[in-house]
Formats: sequence, structure tokens, C-alpha cells
Amino acid sequence: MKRISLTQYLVEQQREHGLIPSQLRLLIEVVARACKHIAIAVNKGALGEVLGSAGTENVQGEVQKKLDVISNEVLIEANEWGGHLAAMASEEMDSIHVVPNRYPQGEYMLLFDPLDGSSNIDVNVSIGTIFSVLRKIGHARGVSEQDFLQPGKQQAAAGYCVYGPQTTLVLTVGNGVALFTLDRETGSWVLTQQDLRIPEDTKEFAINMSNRRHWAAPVTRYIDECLAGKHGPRGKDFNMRWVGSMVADVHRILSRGGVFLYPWDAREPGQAGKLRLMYEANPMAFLVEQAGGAATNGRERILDLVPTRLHERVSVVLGSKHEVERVLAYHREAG
Ligand code: AHM
Ligand code: MG
Repeated sequence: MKRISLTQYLVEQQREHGLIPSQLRLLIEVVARACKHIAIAVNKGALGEVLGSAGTENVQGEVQKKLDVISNEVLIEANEWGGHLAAMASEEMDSIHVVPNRYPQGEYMLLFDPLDGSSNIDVNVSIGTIFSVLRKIGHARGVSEQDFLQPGKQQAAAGYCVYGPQTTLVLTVGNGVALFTLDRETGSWVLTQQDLRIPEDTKEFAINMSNRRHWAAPVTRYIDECLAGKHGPRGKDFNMRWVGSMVADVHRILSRGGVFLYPWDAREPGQAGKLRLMYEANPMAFLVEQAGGAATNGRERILDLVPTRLHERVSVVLGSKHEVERVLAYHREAG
């Protein structure tokens, strides 16, 4: 079988569809290379003294793990000098990181959750890096947080890397979704699946069931109907999976379908949800839609939401189209 590398895939996408200008190609290659470095650090585990807490908190008040901080640094260092970026924003940083003056400024902006699934790091369960790419609008020099506040439908690219039994990279530039597997012997990303599709129907859902008592009525209704199985209103049995790393749960859905929910809940009534719109929901929503699925906050399409701040949170329902539409309908009916 002829092996197609990430570089070759990107060059061909540019030749055939004009979707990947050289700065964007460089950006994706640099992110993919940074992910290899993160994979190496993750793999070392206790031997690399990378497990455990860093003893710091991020802007959302969550305790940072050593690997959260390391991954963030790897992504910043890899990306700031290439001339492809104007600025970066991360779940683990309070404010944006503008490319220093000593380097040329590019036209793209990169957002990331450097290591998603932090609670799984120390227990050797799949974790990953999620990223989103926006174009800086206008030619004015300088960049501010305001430039980042674009709806997800304006993303130029999005993807994630899963550090699991295999190290895989999933990418969209708006022309379907492609999957690459890291060949550890040659160190290269090899295209292993093109045009991933999410089946419209599914019998599998993913939600943290322990929060059931805090959910809003439409979510409780939807999940209770799944749980009622063959003899309930859905007339079929459902299976449940919850890794606790969004990146791994979404990867399963992109691989075999399913629906993922992290809904608003009454523990933090003032927050729209737990997950972050710009680092988690937007890139995943772009990938899921590109694979034929759907993504909503229960009322609106995630990709249409206009962020009002960088670290905005959002309620997330994504995956197999017919299930997402059902959850939307239950919210509509509830008014
Ligand atoms: P993180 O970015 O700090 O890892 O938090 C996000 C994670 C998601 O990956 C996952 O879906 C969710 O939080 C799990 O939450 P819970 O621990 O409530 O199940
Ligand atoms: Mg995360």
C-alpha cells in the first residue's frame, strides 16, 4: 500500500482544492510536530517525572497537571517563530500570547486545549491535544483578544491528537475529515483513513451520569428514554461509554458513531456548561459537522455562536445527527 504522509496530504489538498495556503500548511505541520513531542512526554510517564500536579491553577481555577503546563509550553515554543501566526490562546493561559516582535507576524491565530482529559493523565487513560485555527481579519498590525471572538464557522482548520494505544491525528480544513497515525519507527504521520463519516443513527451515548440530578429537564428526558431501552419510547437498547477525556469520547464517535453530551447543570447555574467554546466545542463541532454529524448547545448550532470572551463555556451535544436533532427537539418542546 502506498503511504501518504501528512505533508503530502496537505500539498495535495492545496493543489486540488486550494484550501491550504503555505502559512496554514506550516501551521498544521508545526502543530503536528509539537504533538509528537507531547506524545513522547506523555509516554515517559513516571520515568520522565511528568506525572502529578504542577502546583498551579489555570484561569478557570482548575489545578494544572505538570503535563498540562509542559504541553502548553511545547505548543507555544514550536509555533511562535515560524511567521505563520499572529497570536495564540490556550485553555491554560489567562490571556492571549502575541507572537513576540522579534518574529514576523502571520495571518493565523491558533487556539488549543494543550492536554484534554487532565484527570486521566496520571491513570494512563487516553488524553489528547485539541486545536482550532482562525484567520486574523483585517490587515491592521497588532492583535487583541477581540480578534479571536469569531464564531466557530469561521475556523480555517481544526483537529486533535489522541495519545492512546495509538497516537493519532484527526484534521479538517473544511473538506472532510482525515485521520493520520504516527509511525513511531519513522516518526512520520501517515494517512490511515480519509473522509471519516459519523452514522446518522446510533445506540451509544456518552454523558457523565453521576450529574443526572443536576441536569435540565430535556436532557434528563433524553437520557431516561435511552436507558428505558427496548421497552421504552425509543424501542431499542442503548449502550453507554464515558472516557472522561472529550478527545477520546469524540474520537470514538468519529470512528463508529454515538452522541456526546456535556450539558448545562445546576451545580454552576451561572455557567453555560463545563466545556470551553473556543478550545473544545468549536474545533470538535467543526470536525463532527465535516463528518456528517451535528453539534449544538441544545438551542443553537455551536458553530454559529458568537463568543463574548476567550474562556467562554458552553453546553455541548454532538455526534450522530438524528440523536442531536432529537435532543434539540426536546429543548424546543420544553420552551
Ligand atoms: P480538561 O480540559 O481540564 O481536561 O476538562 C475537560 C474534560 C473533558 O475532556 C471531559 O469530557 C470532561 O472534562 C470530563 O468531565 P467530568 O470529570 O465531569 O466527567
Ligand atoms: Mg479540555
